[in-house]
Amino acid sequence: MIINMKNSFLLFLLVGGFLLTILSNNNVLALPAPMQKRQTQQVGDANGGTWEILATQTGVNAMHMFVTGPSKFVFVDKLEANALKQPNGQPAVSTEFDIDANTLRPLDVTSDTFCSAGSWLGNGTLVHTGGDNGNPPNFAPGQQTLRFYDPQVGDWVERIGLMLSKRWYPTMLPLVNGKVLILGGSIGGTGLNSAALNNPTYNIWPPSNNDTPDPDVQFPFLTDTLPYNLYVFVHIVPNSQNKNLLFVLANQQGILFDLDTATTVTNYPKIAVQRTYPQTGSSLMLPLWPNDNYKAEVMICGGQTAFEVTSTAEASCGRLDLTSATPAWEMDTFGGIPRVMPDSVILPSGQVVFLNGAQTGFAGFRKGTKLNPLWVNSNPAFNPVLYDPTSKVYAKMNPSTIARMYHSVATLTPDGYILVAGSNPQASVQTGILFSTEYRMEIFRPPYLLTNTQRPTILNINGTAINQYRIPVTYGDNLLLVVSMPTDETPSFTASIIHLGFVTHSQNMGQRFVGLVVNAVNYDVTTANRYIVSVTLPPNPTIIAPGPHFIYILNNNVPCVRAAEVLLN
Ligand SMILES: *[C@@H]1O[C@H](CO)[C@@H](O)[C@H](O)[C@H]1NC(C)=O
Ligand SMILES: *[C@@H]1O[C@H](CO)[C@@H](O)[C@H](O)[C@H]1NC(C)=O
Ligand SMILES: [Cu+2]
Repeated sequence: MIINMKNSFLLFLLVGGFLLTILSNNNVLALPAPMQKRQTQQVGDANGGTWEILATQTGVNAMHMFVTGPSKFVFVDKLEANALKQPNGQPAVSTEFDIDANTLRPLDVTSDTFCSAGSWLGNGTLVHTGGDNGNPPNFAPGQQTLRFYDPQVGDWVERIGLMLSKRWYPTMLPLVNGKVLILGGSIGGTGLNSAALNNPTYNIWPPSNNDTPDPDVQFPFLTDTLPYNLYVFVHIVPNSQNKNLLFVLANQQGILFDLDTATTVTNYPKIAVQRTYPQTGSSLMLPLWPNDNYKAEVMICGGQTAFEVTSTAEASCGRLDLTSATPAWEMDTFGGIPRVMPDSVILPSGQVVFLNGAQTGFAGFRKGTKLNPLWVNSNPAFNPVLYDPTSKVYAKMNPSTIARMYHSVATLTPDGYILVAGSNPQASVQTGILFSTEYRMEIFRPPYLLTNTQRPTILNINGTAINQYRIPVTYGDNLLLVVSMPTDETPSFTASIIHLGFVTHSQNMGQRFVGLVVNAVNYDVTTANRYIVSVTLPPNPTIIAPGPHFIYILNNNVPCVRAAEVLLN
């Protein structure tokens, strides 16, 4: 039989899909073949971006999410009546989705993950901690549990009751020394923190010299910032002494904190309006550029002035230049859209997409009954805004049709688009109601993916093919990336390295963008339309902490089809 290329490709997809069905055990959701997924529609246009609803679902509500590989995403929910079951028969709480293979796999979790935090260690394992009471004997209490996710293991390893104090709604962050910070939270679930529930301490993992946690360290800042101080905002501030210098913001107060000596270095002016849970805004370290000496500027967007169901959300962002001798908040109108619970996603081009959230109310569950609901967050903000940190201009993007409010997430992907999932502003799985539990995933493609500009393909780094597993690299390294282009148009290459952190409750803990120095671009004389791009990695771990990162090459600000995954140490 003679078959042409196109037919053999289709045959391959068909046989591949068939094998997948046969090989999968009962616990893997039966998903449509990849071909069907591609038939879904992109709605929108090149100016305002497009939305595509995937035919695949998350299986659990995507309350928390992180990227574990070029095509893999892990979602974490709380214990609720999800139809998908774990291997042990309990409802699934966490799943792994592979967008290339189009498979969804329930993971093993036996402790309460509602609501928790996570962060990548320098060695490439994610540490996850915190949660709630559980439902013994089927679900252990989660507040003192540490959970580990190593993508090469592919499932959770839990150590229940290991930590010394209880944490619900803590914050985590990758540190300069490859360890992770576990900060704050309350000792039990609450709509609003209080002195009785507050846990104004932090801990660092792994501990100093054995496997037993170090004692918690007091952090009075979290007493001063009650009651709006859960899931506080934290970023490492670049410095030349390799210090863990932290910008911390809770409620309206920001400080510079030297973690290595446990001292507050600077008290910044207050920002207008409360910004942290349940008045949830979003925080990011703006892109750090080598030609600007990695000048550190934080940006805090959205929030809420009043703890009122009917109150309009905050339509402002503040930028604070941490290198200024007299730091002051520079305020704007957040693109004109009020938003509580916005997600912020830094693109490989250095632009920022703010999306998701509500235009009224605050973070929390629906009150009232199913028939007579009182939504504490409503009026979904369907339109993302695209922000350029250099020109400080916002562009309103095309709207989604799906409400993404309390307990929803968004992340940049290695392929340059944004994956959006979740939303469940109520205490249990609920369907047939205005804001039902949302299992659908969406892709938002920003305008930079919708131009005629050609997208580079990274083939290898110093000869090691990408797309297999993380390539080990070190600070200050010169890397040679072999990059191919579709045609012989002359490309204009730039590069960035991005940490895709742990996303929950409108925070991307650890999200970091660093521009890379491009030293040289040489045409590869051995192959058509192929280039050798030499880049230099950042000089020290205060610029971007050790851990798993993605390197993007861009052509005229349009990102490569898939970033190269590296482990930086
Ligand atoms: C990384 O370190 C942590 C804590 O020390 C350990 O639990 C984990 O197994 C390590 N991961 C790898 C991939 O070595
Ligand atoms: C990559 O190759 C360059 C040029 O040979 C070399 O300087 C650099 O150390 C290499 N980096 C790695 C991570 O192998
Ligand atoms: Cu929550």
